[in-house]
Amino acid sequence: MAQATFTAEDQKIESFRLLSGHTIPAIGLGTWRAGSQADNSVKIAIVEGGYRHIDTAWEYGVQESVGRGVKAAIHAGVERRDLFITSKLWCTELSPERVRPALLNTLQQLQLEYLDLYLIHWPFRLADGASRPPKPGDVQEMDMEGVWREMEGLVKDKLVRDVGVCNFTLKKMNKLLGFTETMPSVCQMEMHPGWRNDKMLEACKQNGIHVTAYSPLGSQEGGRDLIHDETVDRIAKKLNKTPGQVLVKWAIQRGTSVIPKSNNPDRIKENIKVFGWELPQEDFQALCNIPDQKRVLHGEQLFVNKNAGPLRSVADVWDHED
Ligand code: NDP
Ligand code: 1BO
Repeated sequence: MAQATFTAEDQKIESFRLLSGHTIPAIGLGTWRAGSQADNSVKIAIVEGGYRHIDTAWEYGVQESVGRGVKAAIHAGVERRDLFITSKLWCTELSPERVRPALLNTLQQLQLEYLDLYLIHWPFRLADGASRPPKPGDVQEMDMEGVWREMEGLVKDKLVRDVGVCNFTLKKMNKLLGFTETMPSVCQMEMHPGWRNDKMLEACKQNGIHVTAYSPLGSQEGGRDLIHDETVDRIAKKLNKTPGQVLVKWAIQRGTSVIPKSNNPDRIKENIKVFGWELPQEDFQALCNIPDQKRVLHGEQLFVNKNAGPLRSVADVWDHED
């Protein structure tokens, strides 16, 4: 259930309660492909936009820049304890002995003492220097239980407040839930009106696991241009909102937090102005009915080797559940 909180600019920002009892702000700034501008975008988002949630990952190569942006925001008067910073454990580090060093490296890059949320980025272990697409031997066996125990240890040692996963299937989630001592608080998945992924959202809700929707605008280069989708555009015009705001609001009304990426100061501020109004039910439903449901981030380049496997197709990546 969304709760109300207030930011420095007195804009009402909703948040969701996690299984741990902590809260996650409903909107965060995405930083994939933010490049060297990440520091400026993060600072603007927090100080001028009122964001309190930043999503990053070691794999994005921007953690040092994100850290500088966070530091600048703290210097401008925002308290660390009011921020929610997420990062992710990359696939090459998915063996038990590598988990803690990877997290410590991420904290060092971000110049932080703890993370609010640490996520397994993808549930596949890659060899160091794996190519894209992977060559034979690049996708390796993984000890998920051993990795999860290490994630739990990070929570016990207060290096991380919550742990979770990304890009899981029902099969992988059920397996994980069979041995967790600390539950995953969050499952981060691709979700937008072009890929609703209802069944994963429902399964997470049933287990009390909060979902964060990634690529909520349809992602970037090679993605799906939902900003110019005719249904999104019609609803935006009718409500006197922008397409970006309609897409972000749709995600929040589904009960997910959402992490749109932007490096443009105006769009950063635009994307968070989604409180104090609702999508009418008919418009919410029209967005749910957008046809041609398909993923943008299917993982083929990262994980599929058609000849050598072990993942020989995109369907293998998603356990044949789509
Ligand atoms: P988004 O769906 O957030 O779309 C970002 C694109 O939309 C950028 O090109 C941006 O350009 C543009 N944009 C932003 N706001 C607007 C607007 N209001 N109007 C028009 N265009 C706009 O894509 P991402 O794939 O980056 O997803 C968001 C975040 O989710 C990532 O940055 C990352 O943090 C996370 N993520 C996590 C994954 C995982 O595996 N866990 C996978 C993918 C993403 P500009 O910058 O010029 O504004
Ligand atoms: C390769 C990383 C995908 C975005 O999280």
